[in-house]
Amino acid sequence: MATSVKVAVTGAAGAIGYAILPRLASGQVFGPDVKVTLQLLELPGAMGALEGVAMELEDCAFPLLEGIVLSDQAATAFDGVNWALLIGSKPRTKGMERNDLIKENGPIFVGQGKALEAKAASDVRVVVVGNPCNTNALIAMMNAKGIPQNQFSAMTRLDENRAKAQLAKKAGVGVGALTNVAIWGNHSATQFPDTDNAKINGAALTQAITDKEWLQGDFIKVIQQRGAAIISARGSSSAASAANAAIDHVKAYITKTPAGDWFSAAVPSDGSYGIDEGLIFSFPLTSDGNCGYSIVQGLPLSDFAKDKIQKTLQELRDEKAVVADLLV
Ligand code: NAX
Repeated sequence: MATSVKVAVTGAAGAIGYAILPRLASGQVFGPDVKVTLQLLELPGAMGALEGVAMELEDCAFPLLEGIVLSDQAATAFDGVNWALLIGSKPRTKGMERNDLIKENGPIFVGQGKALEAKAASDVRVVVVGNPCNTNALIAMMNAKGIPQNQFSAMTRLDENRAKAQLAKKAGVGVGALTNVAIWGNHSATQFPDTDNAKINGAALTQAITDKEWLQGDFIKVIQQRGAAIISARGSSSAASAANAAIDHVKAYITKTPAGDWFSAAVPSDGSYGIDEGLIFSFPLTSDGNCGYSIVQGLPLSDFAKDKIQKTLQELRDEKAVVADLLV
């Protein structure tokens, strides 16, 4: 077990950055015996704000926080890191199409992929949160061929957590009763939150929630549109819940998955379930507790589920085509 860990966070002066940094430094992610160095990357124009964030981190007096590095250079921020949480990217502005966003943000992940390959520790785990996170992870991975592909992932844990919360409410149980909730595909409005294989208190979810129309209709829509609903209610996008999900994502990799359960993350497909090899696709996964993961095999998928998975797969293929010139 390592006694210290270096964690890069990009977009560290942003809203998710602000919510995640104290939690990374507090010991609640890597444990009470692991010292943490935070290596924070921002755009030059946000370095002032980042200094303010660093002052606050100092003022938290976290005993485990060994150091804070602030930089607007990826090569500095990624030097020797064991984890790289790629959160920074440009937000979608009014009237912007998804393809425009993909084209805007793609180049960021070319440069960051190359810098990670050149500077990060050999065991680096790269977690992409900045949207469109699946395709951005693909770009970073393809520009860092020296890093094994299974060290890249994109975050769909917020979707899983949102699904569990809605299902728990519907069933009138605590959220801890929910297991085996899988998110398939893209972190976007085409993602498929699968309840066919989910369980409540160890029994098939469909025994407790018999309203199939809701499960295949409003439930899926609520999860797919939850990000937009939060923007419209709060005036800005999910930050606390996104930071929390990123922490759950990291913890899921470094903790052995409880027997029989799984967690969701978007990882390079190995062809499982007929998904194109190499696409960054969200699957149900188990971890060995040391960042080694496996895609859960052999889950039964209904025709309804297969159709949804096909749609999210097609969207990821289309996104890949938009950034083809960045996938060297
Ligand atoms: P903010 O706009 O508050 O912060 C983003 C920060 O990134 C800014 O401080 C900006 O200066 C910085 N930045 C931009 N380009 C950068 C670059 N090239 N290098 C380093 N820093 C850079 O956004 P925030 O609310 O923190 O969201 C960050 C990203 O997370 C967005 O792309 C957002 O869409 C995405 N999200 C992803 C989620 C997921 O489940 N995968 C959910 C939440 C969130 O929407």
